Amino acid sequence: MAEGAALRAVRGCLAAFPGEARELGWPESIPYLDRPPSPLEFYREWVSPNKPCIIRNAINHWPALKKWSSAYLREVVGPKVVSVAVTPNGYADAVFQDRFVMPEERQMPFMDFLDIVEKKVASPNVFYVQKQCSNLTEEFPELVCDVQPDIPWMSEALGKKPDAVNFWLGESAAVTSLHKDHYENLYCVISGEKYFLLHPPSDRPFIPYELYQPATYHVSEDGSFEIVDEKTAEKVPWIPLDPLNPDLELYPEYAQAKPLQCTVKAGEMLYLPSLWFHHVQQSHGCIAVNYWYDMEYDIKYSYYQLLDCLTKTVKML
Ligand SMILES: O=C(O)CCC(=O)C(=O)O
Repeated sequence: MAEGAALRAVRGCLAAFPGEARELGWPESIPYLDRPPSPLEFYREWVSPNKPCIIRNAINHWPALKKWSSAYLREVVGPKVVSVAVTPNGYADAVFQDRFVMPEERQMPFMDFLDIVEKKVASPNVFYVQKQCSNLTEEFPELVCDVQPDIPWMSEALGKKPDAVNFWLGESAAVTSLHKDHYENLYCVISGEKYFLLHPPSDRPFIPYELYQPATYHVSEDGSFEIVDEKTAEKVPWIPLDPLNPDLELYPEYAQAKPLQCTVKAGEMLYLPSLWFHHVQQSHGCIAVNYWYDMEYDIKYSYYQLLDCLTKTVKML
């Protein structure tokens, strides 16, 4: 076979793959479980086939659900200085003006942050407590006793504890851009709602990635901002596309991708499997806690790496 024909054949296989994978395994919408599963059931039905679900009645007993009002958080954490992501547009860790731009990580008393979220103080910028790296245990130890240190049936199913337990509280304008990572993610909403847009890993051939110079926002109180390059940092591969308003002239393949969307309400838990692409929004002031369990680097991971590598390679040719 001539090289050109071989390349066309590989492109054809890659274009057909997401549809074939969808027919074999992915749901049309995210299914619900009405109770927490047993470790074996969860591993067999959800983790192993890499399928998302929303679990109800799994965290009803957490004191956080009743306790975490603004008044309580002010009393317990109020004066403490914590890390808050500040951006001019709500997009932390996202492509902007041909850069991969990270938020300004501002250290501020938690109550000053709450004043902004509750609109007691006006700001032209967008604020989000989203530091990750286990910010619940590192920055909010006062709140740990109101949730669980891990999710017992998940820890047993995977034979390990979470790598990180994260606390998320932010404005409705704060958006997490489309990305994927290597965590089995149990995402628990304490108050408000989270809005997820998901793509299975098999949609990779339709999802654009480019390499970007990393940079950081420096934002001022008057709304002006600078984007400062992280000159010594290596380029970052990121997805430039906004799945809510995709530029199909630039990224025509995305027209064939079929996102799944779901709302996770207070008291519910989303299982977001490893390697799934996710874009996240929230109701104003939504509070959430999530558990990141490192994935198994098994044959599924290797298959995904192959898909990723083939997709990148054919795009270069
Ligand atoms: O809640 C968010 O804004 C983003 C969560 C997320 O991307 C993650 O846990 O990987």
